[in-house]
Amino acid sequence: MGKLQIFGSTRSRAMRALWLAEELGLDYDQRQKDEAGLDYLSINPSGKIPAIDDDGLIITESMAINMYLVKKHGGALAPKDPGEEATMLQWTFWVMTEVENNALTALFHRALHPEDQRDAAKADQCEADLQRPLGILNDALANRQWLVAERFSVADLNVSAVLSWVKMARVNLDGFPHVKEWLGKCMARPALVKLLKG
Ligand SMILES: N[C@@H](CCC(=O)N[C@@H](CS)C(=O)NCC(=O)O)C(=O)O
Repeated sequence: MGKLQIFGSTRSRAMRALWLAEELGLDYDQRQKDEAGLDYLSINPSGKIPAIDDDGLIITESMAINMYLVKKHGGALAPKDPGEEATMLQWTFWVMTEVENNALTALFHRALHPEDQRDAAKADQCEADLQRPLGILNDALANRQWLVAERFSVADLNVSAVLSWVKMARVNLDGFPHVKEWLGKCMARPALVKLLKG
């Protein structure tokens, strides 16, 4: 049985898969797509990260990777029935379609791009557009600790991995206290702290 290979750097969307692998206690190798002798396009024709090679099974798309790994290895982070699974998928699709693009654009224009390439107005517009989804998340967390089934699950991991960009982009979360508190708990998970230290 080949060891699980996870392709991508920690400071990218690969963080989600690496974080989950740490939560699940998996034995894996972290690989980089520009490794000498590696034909990465044969793994992911788009050239994007992350991707995994699980004993010959190649999966791309960060969130598909996470739903695969959590279902394969089970445990508390995994859905226990089809209803939980649908709710975890709902939050995962929601964050990718309603939050990720604005979060990333704000992050680039406030921090990642060189200063002369930053567009402050664009970042401000992203912050404005994020108000509605942040309100939805805040309401969802008003009477519960975690997004699904009262335990930290892959839904919290997937959503908070994207929300960490919102925080890094210095989007003001003061109006969303439940999001702030929940995000703090997610970011303090020992598996993530270990990954980011490594
Ligand atoms: N929807 C894809 C997006 C993957 C993606 O765009 N990854 C970025 C890094 S975060 C990438 O590989 N960009 C091109 C590159 O780094 O060469 C996913 O969630 O896996």
